[in-house]
Amino acid sequence: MIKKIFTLILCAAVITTALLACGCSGDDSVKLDKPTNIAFEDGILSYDAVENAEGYDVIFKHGEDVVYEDRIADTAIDVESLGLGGTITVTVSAYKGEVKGEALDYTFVALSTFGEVVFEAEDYLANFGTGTRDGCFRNNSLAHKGAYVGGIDDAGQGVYINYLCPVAGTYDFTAYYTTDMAPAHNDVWVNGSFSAKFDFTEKTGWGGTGVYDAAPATVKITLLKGWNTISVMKNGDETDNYGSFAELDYFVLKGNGEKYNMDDLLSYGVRPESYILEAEMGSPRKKMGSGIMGCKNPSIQNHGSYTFSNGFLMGAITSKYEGVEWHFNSPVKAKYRIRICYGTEGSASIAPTFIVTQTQVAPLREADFYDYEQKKMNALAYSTAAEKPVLSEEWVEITLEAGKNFIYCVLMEDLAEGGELLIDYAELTFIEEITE
Ligand SMILES: [Ca+2]
Ligand SMILES: [Ca+2]
Repeated sequence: MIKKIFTLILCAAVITTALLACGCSGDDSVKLDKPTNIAFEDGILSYDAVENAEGYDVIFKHGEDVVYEDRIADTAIDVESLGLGGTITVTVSAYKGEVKGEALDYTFVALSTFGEVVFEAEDYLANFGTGTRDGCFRNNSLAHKGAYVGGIDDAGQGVYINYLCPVAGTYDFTAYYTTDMAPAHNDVWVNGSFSAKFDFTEKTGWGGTGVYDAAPATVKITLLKGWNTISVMKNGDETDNYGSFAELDYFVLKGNGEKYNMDDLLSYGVRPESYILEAEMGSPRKKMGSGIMGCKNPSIQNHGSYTFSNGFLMGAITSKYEGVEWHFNSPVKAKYRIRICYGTEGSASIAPTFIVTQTQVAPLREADFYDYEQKKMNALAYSTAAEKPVLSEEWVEITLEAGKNFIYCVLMEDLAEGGELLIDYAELTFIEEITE
């Protein structure tokens, strides 16, 4: 008897397996057609209900990537709320139990809206510190996204934003700031030209522990379609601190609400052609006596009729370990090439060295740069120095880890008497991702 029951169960299992394999059902009445009347309108994808369907499997693809998949009972999907954009292909098939109907493929364009774009100041910081323990990156749970940028004390310091703008135009750009020394000011430069000046008129107090009360200030900026650079920085020169002092939490760019196809932006690439790391935006490493490396910014503003990139040039680099430290977040581990736009003074042979670390090399005189791989350039060609900096012909290849990196461009020996290196900016170009 036991053997008979076992045989029956086995037969049933074989029949079920066979039925499933052929896509049929034991129930002849179940027949699932391809969905019909599919349409995409006002952000909603809809199709007619399929007779006998229990629900629908939906798979959305953008190019080869599956961007969303689900099993739903409804015949309409709010695609806009899924945040999908660009040319999307959706595959819809009805199902009932284990039975699946024939799939329908449908391609449509999901437009995106150019609304408000938020930039956290702390995400666009090339200067992690002025050499002080607190640095420029300040955690504060009351600040937007838990952090802000402080310590913008010297000429040319601030934040430098790379932004892929979908629609050209002139827009409101609002900074959320704090200052205890109102009125304070920051310059806004867009794509290498002076654009506007923020007036920070409200005395909000500094952002301290348990205290943070940022106020808004708005200017208008004009952006191109494609990659733009927006720098917000302290004006002044090497001796004063014109502009008073302010701290920056975040910025809001007010888009015009226009609809756009994000795929139209693919031709601009996923990153700028090059990242410009302004020397004055980084942390200067300057010998301050007694063997201590300080971070007083010796930036120089306008020389004669020439305007430096971002308005400032870092000068007075003359001794071993002096130079610039930049903080840079790489989205992936990758090879980059880097070169500098520089000037030279005197007849000294000047061959700067690049070093990459994941932790900051503390600004002490005997910093252990020798513990890291050094990429030394050949001696730079003499240029007319600060009158007009030139790009080095030589590139150096460096590897950046995904996430935080510190990039140093320093001298590894004292320059001969009278020699001086001046750096306007470093140009960093992505070569390829390193996958391990
Ligand atoms: Ca913030
Ligand atoms: Ca510069």
